[in-house]
Amino acid sequence: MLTLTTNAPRLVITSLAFATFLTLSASAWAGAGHGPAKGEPQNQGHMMGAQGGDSHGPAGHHGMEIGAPGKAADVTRTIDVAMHDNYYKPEQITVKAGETIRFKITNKGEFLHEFGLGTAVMHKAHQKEMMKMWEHGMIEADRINRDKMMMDHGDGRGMKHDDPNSILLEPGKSGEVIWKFSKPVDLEFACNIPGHYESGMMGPIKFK
Ligand SMILES: [Cu+2]
Repeated sequence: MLTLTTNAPRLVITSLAFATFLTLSASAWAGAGHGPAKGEPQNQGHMMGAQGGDSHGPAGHHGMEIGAPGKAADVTRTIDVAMHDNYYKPEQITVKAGETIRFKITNKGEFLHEFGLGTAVMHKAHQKEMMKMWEHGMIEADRINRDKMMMDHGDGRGMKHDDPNSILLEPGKSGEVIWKFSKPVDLEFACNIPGHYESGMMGPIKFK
């Protein structure tokens, strides 16, 4: 990360980050509420923090380098991940380039948790989106308020959490993310519920 020694660059960085947030929000939420007419929804969804990052701000050069939503037929390995308050088991995950993995996620904690795949920059951007969802009452400490997700939030669109590289689970719930990894890149799995990443709910994805 950058080390900032004066206030001026900090202001520039902040406004850049904010601009990126707006861009990401716009693309991440676009289309919410009216999914693809056919095909696999998870291949047509909105990539957490990846879209809009191609030409705007710090998310810049990542894009699809993190891989792509995987097809069930291509899965060669399943990894079980348990989410607790506030940590994951296992604490780190090792994958091979080109591998398609089914992550079976179970929330064993008492709070709402996310399992999201991305770079540190993508997680940072997604944390802002999740904060916005929190502020709108769409998510609370231990639940998802789906009725509020479908509401019009002033711009004619609903908001919901349906990124293919991420899953949001209430206590006791299970789900899966199927992901095809591409070339080695610095990836993390993380929970972007406000405060969770900071308290250590993240781990590295290592390539072997
Ligand atoms: Cu969490």
